[in-house]
Amino acid sequence: MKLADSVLAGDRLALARLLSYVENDTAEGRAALDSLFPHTGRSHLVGVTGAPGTGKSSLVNRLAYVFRHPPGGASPRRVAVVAVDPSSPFTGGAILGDRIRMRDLAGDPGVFIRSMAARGSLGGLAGATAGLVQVFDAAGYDLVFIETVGVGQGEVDIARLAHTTLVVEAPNLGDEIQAIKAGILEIADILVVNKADLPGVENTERALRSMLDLSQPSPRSMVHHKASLSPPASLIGQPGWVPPIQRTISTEAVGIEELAALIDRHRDYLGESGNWQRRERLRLESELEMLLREALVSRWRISISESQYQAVLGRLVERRISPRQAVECLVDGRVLRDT
Ligand SMILES: Nc1nc2c(ncn2[C@@H]2O[C@H](COP(=O)(O)OP(=O)(O)OP(=O)(O)O)[C@@H](O)[C@H]2O)c(=O)[nH]1
Ligand SMILES: [Mg+2]
Repeated sequence: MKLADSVLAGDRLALARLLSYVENDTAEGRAALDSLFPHTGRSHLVGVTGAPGTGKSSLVNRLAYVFRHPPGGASPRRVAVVAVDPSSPFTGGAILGDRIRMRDLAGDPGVFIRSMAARGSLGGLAGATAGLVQVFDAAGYDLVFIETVGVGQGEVDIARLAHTTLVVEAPNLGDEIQAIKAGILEIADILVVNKADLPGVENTERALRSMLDLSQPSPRSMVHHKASLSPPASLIGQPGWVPPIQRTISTEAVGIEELAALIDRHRDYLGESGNWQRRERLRLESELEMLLREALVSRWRISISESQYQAVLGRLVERRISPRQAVECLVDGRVLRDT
């Protein structure tokens, strides 16, 4: 049986193998992604982002548990987790978070957790993440959590992948400044104040709330991200949705059921408002752009010799040509004239 078919048939080993192929961008992985793509589009993709050590891993673990063991006798849902760059050098928290994960969810066939080391290039990482998410989607996982550490562009990139983005804050991290800097509120569909057992939680929540008030509505956000061709999905207007703030204590499973309910509520909102379709379109458009950019750059790179490249760079450094002229030389294959 082909690898893609085995994955569709629910073969866990095949799934694990394919995830590695996709992460390493092998030919077999690419082929499988192509044949799996028509089977995607059903998962609810939930981004979880925030500063290092805010409790993202513990939170995702608890959420997975709630979706596996829903209150009120609802039927359990299958949950996948893609944790990008889980080993934060700042906190070392990932190790503990991952250990908690193992204990609570070990042996549950309805849960699949995949950690991925960050790559050199941002585009490569986002591309690989998108691939892993597609595999889980095709394999029939109802929810796919995408956990990223990051303060800035990385978060915006994840917002482009997800239907629903959770931004996780914790008390006393200098979050106010961080939030403004990263434009983080602009990508948040749901704000989580984790570590609500710690002092300072009121301040954090108050700061978030006042910034939220300021940023509603925010046509500014479009200007912010002008650099890319399409805005993150969550930056399109969401009339009728004000990002809620949920307090949690992920070490004690406090506020988790409420948070899970908010995630469902946002999905329902997207469906009822027609925004699900708009986000799908934007999601796929930004993935297309990302792959296009990668393909064009690598194609261009083999069309030009290293010595040509270095020659142009040399002129640039000597200030005999401007950066823009350098690009013209390199892209249009314009011959260097002595000036
Ligand atoms: N007091 C308190 N500690 C928490 C809470 N949630 C998580 N922690 C602790 O915070 C540390 C980091 O937790 P993680 O879940 O690994 O955080 P993370 O955001 O995934 O960390 P990175 O992936 O390294 O960015 C661990 O020591 C957790 O036990 C909480 O609600 N209260
Ligand atoms: Mg983590």
